[in-house]
Amino acid sequence: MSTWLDGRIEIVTADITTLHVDVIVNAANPSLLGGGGVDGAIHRAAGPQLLEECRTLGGARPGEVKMTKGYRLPAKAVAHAVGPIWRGGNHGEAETLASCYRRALELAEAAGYRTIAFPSISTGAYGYPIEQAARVAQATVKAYLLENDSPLRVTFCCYSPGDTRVYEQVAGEILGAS
Ligand code: AR6
Repeated sequence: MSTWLDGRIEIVTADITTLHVDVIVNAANPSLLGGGGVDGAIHRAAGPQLLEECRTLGGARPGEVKMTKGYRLPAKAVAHAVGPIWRGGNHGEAETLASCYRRALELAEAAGYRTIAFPSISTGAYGYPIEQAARVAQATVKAYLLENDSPLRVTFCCYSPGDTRVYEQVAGEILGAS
């Protein structure tokens, strides 16, 4: 575990479904009705009521985020973000990915939450290269926290030690100088 930006950002290796934070972010697909990867893990851990609520949401477009309750999760809420599918990098992927992070932070703060954890959105089934995704994630979160003088505390939850190493290396460039 490492902390950055005066302790407002931390990087951990963990299963996001175990984290005791106010909000965990899901890397969902436009149906918002579940899938594999972290999406499947969140639905399993939250229980069937999560899917029931998700059925009422009407899906979401890439870059959009919709919130639900956390049900059986230790987290109070889930922010379902639809990341971009990687198509080489020239199809607005970075903007769409940044929107996922920004919207999740905006919704969490507007709902009065104080702690939020993100998985590495789009870097599994959706194929976004991890280092590039980590740069977008960290730059977007840093800008949000500083520009909005936000009280949120943010966890980047990596699922493997290798991903954590990439996040730490990128943090040295993007978060270290702050
Ligand atoms: N905790 C934290 N991170 C996890 C966990 C977990 N329990 N499980 C996987 N990861 P992915 P995507 C990491 O594929 O690329 C789904 O089917 C994983 O190692 O879950 O945005 C959706 O329904 C990777 O670093 O999401 C969509 O159809 C990261 O989470 C599609 O996959 C994201 O991998 C979305 O693809």
